[in-house]
Amino acid sequence: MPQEQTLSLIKPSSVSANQIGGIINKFEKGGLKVVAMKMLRLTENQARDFYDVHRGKPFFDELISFMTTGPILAQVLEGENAIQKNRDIMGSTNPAEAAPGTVRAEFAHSMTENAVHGSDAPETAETEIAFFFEKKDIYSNI
Ligand code: IDP
Ligand code: MG
Repeated sequence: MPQEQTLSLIKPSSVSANQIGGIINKFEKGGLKVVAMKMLRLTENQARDFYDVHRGKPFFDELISFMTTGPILAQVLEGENAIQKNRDIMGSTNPAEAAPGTVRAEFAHSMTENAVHGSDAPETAETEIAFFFEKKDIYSNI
């Protein structure tokens, strides 16, 4: 299994609900290491760029509006098979379908306010990490 990095976002609803610690605990217990971290509030333009792949979908405007309501926590997570491992720890996009014990099963508020974002492939992980972090600010062990 390859050593990888992936981008994780803790979404505004979970930052405001004091769920940062509970969520990071699941990543760390699951074998992922936090190697970069930053709290910020996305502008509307930044949110639209980040979620460009979903432009035109019925949920796009609601997603952009939600993602700019308050600060998010961006992190680079690192470890063996980190991209898929993070997706497994996150659980399904729809929290009603998320397996027990996953972040979304425990912390999501709704389909839109589903606690976390995680990159879905090596190419998106690279682009999404670069969206938030400079190489010099990532404390990689790879
Ligand atoms: P993912 O976050 O599990 O990768 P994507 O399909 O990439 O899911 O969708 C991005 C985000 O858009 C989701 O995390 C969720 O917040 C929102 N979203 C996706 N599908 C829907 C929907 O059908 N209704 C409302 N929001 C949605
Ligand atoms: Mg996605």
